[in-house]
Amino acid sequence: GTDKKFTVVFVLGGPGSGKGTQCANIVRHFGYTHLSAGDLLRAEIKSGSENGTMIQNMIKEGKIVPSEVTVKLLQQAMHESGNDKFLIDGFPRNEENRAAFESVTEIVPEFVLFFDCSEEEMERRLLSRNQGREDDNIETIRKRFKVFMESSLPVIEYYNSKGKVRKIDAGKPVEEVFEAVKAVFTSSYD
Ligand code: UP5
Ligand code: MG
Repeated sequence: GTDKKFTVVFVLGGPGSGKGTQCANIVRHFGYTHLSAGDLLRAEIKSGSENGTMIQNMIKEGKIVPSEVTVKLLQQAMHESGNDKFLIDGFPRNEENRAAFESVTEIVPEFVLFFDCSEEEMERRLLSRNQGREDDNIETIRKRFKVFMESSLPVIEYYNSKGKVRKIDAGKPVEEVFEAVKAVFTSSYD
């Protein structure tokens, strides 16, 4: 219950929709700290934690890691950051994630940024990323798309029903997407 003081924007969208890329831009302009749930999980694998093998297997299969792991990593990162404004990228990914984060932290997001992009374009981006991610192969990419459609879109629909979603056409070039993102953040200060 002590996390209510934090301001949070959830940054959601399919695999390769540009969440990480745009978060880096938002950080530079608006003073948020960027927390990618996927990056925190990958760091957890590298650190050799006892959950590492389980996390690695789930990522390889495109599955969603249990919220007790992810919420703890996010909370830890928020407390260690020294900031009070966060972009939480790639989380919550299902109803269980959403409910757990809400009940553990009591944080209600300021809004939800949703990067809307076609699967065709996302697949093209992921297959040409070349950063050695174990989930950037066509088999895992297809699984990630399926999980996004089945489990993550309903979370976006939930927030949409609360009037919280700011939808961005993420199929355009990076600079054009960022213009639309800037407009959302600028108008949220009015
Ligand atoms: N690129 C970006 N924007 C572009 C544009 N406008 N035009 C052209 N190219 C563009 O971008 C992807 C690539 O596209 C890059 O090469 C970029 O240069 C280019 P990026 O910004 O990295 O997209 P992003 O949406 O961040 O893609 P990412 O692959 O990170 O999304 P995912 O949601 O799939 O990955 P994440 O790291 O969040 O999760 C990975 C896995 O971790 C999940 O599948 C799951 O198994 C697990 N996970 C959980 O279990 N729980 C969580 O809470 C989070 C993750
Ligand atoms: Mg990312």
